[in-house]
Amino acid sequence: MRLTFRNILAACLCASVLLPAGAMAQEVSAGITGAVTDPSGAAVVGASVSARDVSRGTVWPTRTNEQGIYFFPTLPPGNYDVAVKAPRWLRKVAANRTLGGGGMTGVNLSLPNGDEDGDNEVAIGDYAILSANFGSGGPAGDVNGDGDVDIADFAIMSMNFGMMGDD
Ligand SMILES: [Ca+2]
Ligand SMILES: [Ca+2]
Repeated sequence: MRLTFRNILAACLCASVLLPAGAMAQEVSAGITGAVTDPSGAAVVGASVSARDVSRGTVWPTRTNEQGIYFFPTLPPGNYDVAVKAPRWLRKVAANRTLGGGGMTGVNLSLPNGDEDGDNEVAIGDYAILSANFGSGGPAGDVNGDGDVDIADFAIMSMNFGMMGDD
């Protein structure tokens, strides 16, 4: 088909007829997606992710996939707190993000790790667990999940020491 003015006009008319239906469908639901990584940029796989509708209090759960990506395909428009927590990672929240009809992409979260005891801060209790398991194969104390509790885990914990997760 040649791109004549007549053809372009026909395409535009067609699009304008189809648009209202599409726009209405997007009023009903939209998606939120993003990536969850550790401070080195590596994907955090299987992390629990929740989207909480701030005004209604509804909570929608999901998990990150093998690439560390999460996806809520259909949420009502509103304001959402997107929260992520995984074992030995600190909790992080992207607070009060406004979801319109077009959806939201790139709601990415970077989680510091080293929270071995799960109290949402990297502190002396986590060092105690790492020390007690030093030289073992983990999983307790294996901050980076490579199957060895060694100096690399100490290095990560030292870097993140004193950090606290979001409420
Ligand atoms: Ca801790
Ligand atoms: Ca390790």
